[in-house]
Amino acid sequence: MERTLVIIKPDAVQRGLIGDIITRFERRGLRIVALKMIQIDKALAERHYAIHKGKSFYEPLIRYITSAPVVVMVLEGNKAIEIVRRTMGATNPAEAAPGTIRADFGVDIGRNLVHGSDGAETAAFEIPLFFTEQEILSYARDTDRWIFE
Ligand code: IDP
Ligand code: MG
Repeated sequence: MERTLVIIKPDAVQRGLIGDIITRFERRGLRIVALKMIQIDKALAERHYAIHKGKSFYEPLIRYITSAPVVVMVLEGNKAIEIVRRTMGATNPAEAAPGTIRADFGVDIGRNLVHGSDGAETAAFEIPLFFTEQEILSYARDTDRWIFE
């Protein structure tokens, strides 16, 4: 089954939206297999966002993601990567479809509430930045057969 990294970003934590955002993913049916609250330091932020180094928004992005605590999770499910991306909505909340997290809670691109890995390779790179193998649990839910075919 596919795994993806989700970060509930500092703005969402500050605004009291942790529960609302987790609920969106839980209701979708995705299984939470790892979850913790941390404050990302500069070194971790730079590794996580290395692909954006040199872009105009890179420095503000590093300041934003390290500015306050975040909640990080690994979600699991069939097509988890795509489902998380579609549940989050477009990067810019102004362009995100209504019903998505970024559209329903956000306004500006630099305060877009949530991160989700954008592909299988990215997920495989990002998950070990935040979690050891031991922190990622393998378990079944009694509801799984009603969610996954
Ligand atoms: P994604 O989070 O939807 O995958 P990316 O293009 O990977 O979007 O950008 C990473 C993060 O950088 C975005 O979620 C957003 O917080 C920030 N970002 C991206 N583009 C801009 C921009 O043009 N201005 C300000 N922040 C940006
Ligand atoms: Mg991205």
